This record gives sequence, C-alpha cells and structure tokens, in this order.
Amino acid sequence: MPKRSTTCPLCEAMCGLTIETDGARVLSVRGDPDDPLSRGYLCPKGPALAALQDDPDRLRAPLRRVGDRFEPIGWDDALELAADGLHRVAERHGSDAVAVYVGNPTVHNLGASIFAPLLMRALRTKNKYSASSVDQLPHHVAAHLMFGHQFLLPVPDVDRAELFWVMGANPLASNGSLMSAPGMRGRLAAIRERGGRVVVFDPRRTETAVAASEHVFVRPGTDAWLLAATLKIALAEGRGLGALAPHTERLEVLRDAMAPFTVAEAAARTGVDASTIERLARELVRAERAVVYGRMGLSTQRFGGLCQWLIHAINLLTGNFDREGGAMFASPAFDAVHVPGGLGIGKGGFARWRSRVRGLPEANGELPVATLADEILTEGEGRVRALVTSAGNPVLSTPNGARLGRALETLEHMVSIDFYLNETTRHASVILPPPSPLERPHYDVAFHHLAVRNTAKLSDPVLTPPDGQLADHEIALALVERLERRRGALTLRRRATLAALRRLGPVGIVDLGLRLGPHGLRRGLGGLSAAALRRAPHGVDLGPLVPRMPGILRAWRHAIDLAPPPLVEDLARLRASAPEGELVLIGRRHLRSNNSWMHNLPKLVAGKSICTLLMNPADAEARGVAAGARVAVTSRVGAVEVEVELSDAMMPGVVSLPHGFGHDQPGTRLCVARAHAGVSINDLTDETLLDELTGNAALSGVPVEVRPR
Ligand SMILES: Nc1nc2c(c(=O)[nH]1)N[C@H]1C(S)=C(S)[C@@H](COP(=O)(O)OP(=O)(O)OC[C@H]3O[C@@H](n4cnc5c(=O)[nH]c(N)nc54)[C@H](O)[C@@H]3O)O[C@H]1N2
Ligand SMILES: Nc1nc2c(c(=O)[nH]1)N[C@H]1C(S)=C(S)[C@@H](COP(=O)(O)OP(=O)(O)OC[C@H]3O[C@@H](n4cnc5c(=O)[nH]c(N)nc54)[C@H](O)[C@@H]3O)O[C@H]1N2
Ligand code: SF4
Ligand SMILES: [Mo]
Repeated sequence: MPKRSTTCPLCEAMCGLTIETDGARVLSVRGDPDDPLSRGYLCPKGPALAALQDDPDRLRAPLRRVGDRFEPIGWDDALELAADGLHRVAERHGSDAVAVYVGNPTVHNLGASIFAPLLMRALRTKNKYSASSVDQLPHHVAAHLMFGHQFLLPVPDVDRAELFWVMGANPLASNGSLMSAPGMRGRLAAIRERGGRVVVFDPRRTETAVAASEHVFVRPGTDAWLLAATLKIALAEGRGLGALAPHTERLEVLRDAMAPFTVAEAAARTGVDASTIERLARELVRAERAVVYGRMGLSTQRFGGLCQWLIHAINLLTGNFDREGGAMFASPAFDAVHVPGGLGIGKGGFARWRSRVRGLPEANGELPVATLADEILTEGEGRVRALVTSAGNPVLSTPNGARLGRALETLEHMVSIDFYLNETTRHASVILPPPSPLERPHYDVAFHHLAVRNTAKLSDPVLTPPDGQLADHEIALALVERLERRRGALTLRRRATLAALRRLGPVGIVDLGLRLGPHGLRRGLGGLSAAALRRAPHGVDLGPLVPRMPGILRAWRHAIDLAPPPLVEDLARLRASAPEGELVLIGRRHLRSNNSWMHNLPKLVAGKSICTLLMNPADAEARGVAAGARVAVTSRVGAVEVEVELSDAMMPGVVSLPHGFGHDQPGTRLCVARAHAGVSINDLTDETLLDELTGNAALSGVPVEVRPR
C-alpha cells in the first residue's frame, strides 16, 4: 500500500503525518517519527483527517440557493453566478458595498494563503475582515509599531529556556499558537527536568497549568497591570538591553510610562498576591534564560495591544530578546517577510482609516470583524450589501454571532468558499467547495515563521480530488478574472499575469520563495528548492533558532521602538478601566475540537459533551446552582441554556464555555454536529467589547449572569 508523508494542516503544530492509502481512500494516519519538527507526535485530530476525507456531508460540488434550499450547480455556472452578483452590487453601490471575510484555515492552506490576498485586493473594498480580529491582531499591531513589520513575531525558544511564563495560552489543548512546537507536554517536562520552571497565568487551572511548576489565577483582562509592574522591576533591576541598546529607541519614554505602576495596584486589579508578583518578577529578572509568552487569553481581551507590547518590552529589558532560550525570530526557508517583492504581504499599517459606522481603526488593511454586522445593518452610503466568505464561519466565531447571522439574511448576494454547508454558508447565494486537506499540496508558508525550530517540508497531495473540482487558489483566480472582466479591467497584461500565476500555482511560488530565501540560491547547489524538498519527503532540519538582530529589522525600522506613542497613550485607558462585574465569561479549547468545523466527525464528538459551563463551586452555591444542573447564561447581547460542571479549576468569579458550538441552526448539512450541537459562546460575547486600540474583539472577560433553569 502506498505510504505518503505530509503535514497536518489543522493547527499550528505542523505535525508530520504518514498516510497509508489504497490510492483512493485513506487506510491509516500515523505520526511521522522522521519529521524533524514533530518527531512522531500526533493529537487525535490528525487521524480525523481520514474521517473528514470520507465525510458524506463534505461538499464536493458547488451549490446554489433556490429559495430556502440548495441545489447542485456546475463549476462554471457557479463562478458566473458568484461574479455576477458581486459585480452587480459593486456597480450599483460602489465597491465598498462588497465585504470579504477570510477565516482561520486560510493560513493552513498553501493555495489559499497565497491567493486569498489576491482576491481580497481585486474586490477593491475597504470592508476587508478576517479571523485575525478575533484572535492575534494585537500581536501584529505591537509588532508593526515596535519592529516595523506586522509579521515580525518572536517565538519563545522553549527548548533552551530555563524559565517560561505562559500567559493566556493552553498549549496542551491548543498545541501551541504563534509558537509551532508539536509535543508541548514533552517540551514543558524537559524544561522542568533541566532544573527550569514553567509558570502559567490563567483564570483556569488548565491542562498546561497542571503540568507547570506553578499556576497563578489572574482575573480576566487584567494582565497588563501585572506586566507593567513586572516591567517596572525589570527596568530597575534587569540585565538591560545589552548589545541591543543601540538598536532601540525611547527607553526613557518607556521608563516614564511605567513610573505610575505599582505591585500593590497590580495585586488589587489582578487578584494575585503582591508577594507572588514580587517573587515571580524578581525570579524572571534574575533568570539566565527566560521568556514571557502571552497568547489568545492576552490578545482577545480589552488590553490586548498593551499586553503584547509589555511582553516584548519585558523580554527586551531582561536581556532575553533575540537570545537563546528567550524570545527569538525564526529563519524560515520561505521568508515571506523578507522575500523580494514582499509577496503582497505588506509591513502593515494602523489606523490609516476608520470604519463607517463605529469609527473603528483599520489595522493592516482590515477592519475589526466585531463591526461587520453594523456595516451590513446600518443604512447609508457605503453600506455592505454583498459578502464573500472564504474558509470562515463568523456566525459561530465572532462576537454576537447571532446578530451577524441575522445581518447575513439581509444581504443581496453572498459567496462562500467552503466545503461545509454550515451556520455561515447557509446564508450564501452560492457555495464553492475546494478539495479536502489531503487533496492538495502542502507547504507551511505561515507557521515556519513561528516555529521553535527551523525546518522545511513540501508535500504533494495524498489523494486526487474529484475531476473538475477547483482548489482554493483556482477559485480565487477564477473569481478575480471574472470580476475584472466585468468591470473592463482585464487588460492583456493583467490576463497574462493571472495566466502566469495560474501556471506557476502555489508550489511554483513556494519554489521561487525557497530559492530566494536564506537557505536557497545563496547556498549554491545544495540550496533549497521545491525539487530539493521533494527529495526529502519527511522534511529537512535547518537547526535551532539563531539570533537575527539587527539584520532582521534593517528593511523595516532602523531601531526597535520601545515606547510607540499609540501604546503609551493607551495606558490611560487601562488606568481608567473599571472591573467588569461579578461574574465574567472566558473560553476554552479542547484537544478533540478545532474551532467550529470539526464537529461533524463522529470520533471527535463521541462521548460526553465538552460544551459545558465550568463554574467554581462557591459561585454556583451563591446562585443556587447544583452540579450538573442546566443553567441560563445571559449577557448584554443574548442568552444560552447549558449544563454546568462545577470545578475548582475555575477562578472564583469566572465561568468558561468552549467556542465553536451551536450547531442546531436550520438549513445546515451537518448531520453529526447537529446531534452534538451544544451552544455558541458567541451568542453571549459582545460586539461592543473590544481592545479599542487594535480593534480586536474582547472575547474574554464578558460580564454574564448565571441562573438555575
Ligand atoms: N484543540 C484545539 N487546538 C487549537 C484550536 C482549537 O480550537 N482546538 N484552535 C487553534 C487556534 S485558531 C488558535 S488561535 C490557538 C489558540 O491557542 P492558545 O493561545 O493556547 O489558546 P487557548 O487554548 O484558548 O488558551 C487561552 C487561555 O487563556 C486563558 N485566558 C482567558 N482570558 C484570560 C485573561 O484575561 N488572562 C489570562 N492570563 N488568561 C486568560 C484561558 O483560560 C485559556 O486557558 O489554538 C489552535 N489550536
Ligand atoms: N468566543 C470565542 N470565539 C472565538 C475564539 C475563542 O477562543 N473564543 N477563537 C477565535 C479564533 S482564535 C479563531 S482563529 C476564529 C476562527 O474563526 P473562523 O476562521 O471564522 O472559523 P473556523 O471555525 O475556523 O471555520 C473555518 C471554516 O473554514 C472551512 N474550511 C476548512 N478548511 C478549509 C479550506 O481548506 N478551504 C476553505 N475554503 N474552507 C475551509 C470550514 O468548513 C469552516 O466553515 O474563531 C475565533 N472565535
Ligand atoms: S497537534 Fe493535532 S491538529 Fe495540530 S497539527 Fe498535530 S495532529 Fe494536527
Ligand atoms: Mo485562531
């Protein structure tokens, strides 16, 4: 039986897979021990790729809406229908009347990650949205403001760190984020085995907290206070900037900005003892190789931008930036930040324009998705009347998703590029389904920039897609061509460019990127190319992370800005903030779940439902809620009814629900998921709660009430 090597595209861990097929069907999926990054590690979602491949509900051909039903339609007719509607709306109401939302799987899909930006640009709209603004946007804004490029994101060098602060991340469930490090349990254990420490700051005692040396409960949304107090100690007692000093600016502004912050106030705001803050901050400042890492829980909160800035500043001022065991930049073989021409991935920008209805800032050319429904529902010039979604399920994944669902009902036209008829795509006029993950080539353009070790791997498709089915990049190109033809912009030259891109395809572009990259042509005959990687199907090891300063900055900013004005100014908002209320809601991830779209695969949803409300027993008692009871959870925007699970792993005053559930909506084609529907946390999250600086949704720390049913 043929065995193929590939990479799991479901999360950021990039696990190497060995897949056995009979040529048409998957027989087995195993972890690949020869993959230089994952070395055989695998989580339960990897093998579920076989079930995804076989899922009878996964769409293989386009659908068009006829009244309340969908019927099959040929590819050419579907593309014409899609382009006609988008063109009609843009002609009548201007190009900003067409919005686009691009979801998370895009960055895990080679073709989509390279070609979706082309489609976004071709729509010529200011109404561009993506899952970034319900996720990691504060990281990009802080990187842009401090380092000069939105994608200059340092990663914790976990394999050499002696002290690892994990804030608002649960890598034992999520398998790491903005930190590709498959097998985190082993990596964390190794830190402890070499005498180091792992400290987790989280309002829930998570799987990661249990595996850590120490866990600290932090009140949701208050981390910036703790970070500011820590930074102040680092400024006074840290190793300082050392050799990086000449490559930084505005240290004195940073020092002044931190002056008002105290450990006592941090303790009052965060709920962490002052003595604990002092002790941990001093340990951090004195440690030889230490790194602070803050993820989802720190970026999807009201002060996400501040948190990411303060973290960089702490890593810098403790002498742990761009240094082994600290926060380091990867050296990807395909370097999208430094590739000549920039691959269309700009260095980013911030607040150059604002959204029509709420005046929210643009970031990197996108607007916050928390305001998409406003732009659809609010009358006036520039109102959004058509939408393209690609690899996204914003009805379940963005704040006040129920309202967004109602807004989608009112659109004149909607095109969804997706292989499920789900809570979002059920509103589409036409659905264009790309092939499954195993039917496409793979190279991780994004996550090699964020990996804890430099490796490279290119994989050909494991299986052949059905005849005639267009891949994500072909769908994007087909739509671009049709839209440009309709508006008379398809010049001969443009046609030639699009034809060249089509011929090159995603793998051709990877080949170019590899040759131009740091491990390419300049290494001579042994340099990397697509052909060279094909000769090493398990991937090649390019070694541990290496210091990259100051070269990595040269093209963007001449120096690291330690105190960018928008961030310094935002401290006033932090100081003026008040606690959120008696009970606040946070999310959680589960190893068997992947955002909103793997719940139709029987093995992943088997057993007891994971969609329960976790609550501290004291909070339950105060509200007359018994273990296992059904409760009503209400917020400003909505209500859900769900089973409660009492757990002292929850900080008092905080409850938790996983996201991505709520599969009982009418008109979807998700037989299995419907039987395990659960409720959507985003029917409770509030579109008006934001990190107002970056526009990222504050999904964490939403005030709620819980009552017995
Ligand atoms: N199994 C699985 N893996 C996944 C995903 C999935 O859905 N399932 N999704 C993938 C995606 S898209 C991403 S972005 C990554 C995310 O990966 P992570 O960043 O690791 O995200 P989470 O697992 O949600 O962990 C966030 C943690 O922050 C805590 N938290 C919430 N609010 C606060 C706060 O205010 N302060 C602090 N200190 N902590 C807080 C939560 O309790 C939670 O434990 O995971 C990826 N991997
Ligand atoms: N309350 C709360 N909300 C959250 C989060 C949270 O922790 N709490 N997490 C947030 C985070 S980190 C993220 S990233 C977002 C995710 O938000 P989204 O990206 O909007 O949602 P996903 O659930 O990832 O849905 C992905 C969609 O893409 C489709 N799909 C899968 N693979 C492909 C492909 O290769 N091509 C195409 N065209 N389609 C594909 C799936 O069928 C599905 O419809 O959710 C966010 N929402
Ligand atoms: S951790 Fe699981 S989902 Fe993530 S890449 Fe590895 S096998 Fe896939
Ligand atoms: Mo995400």
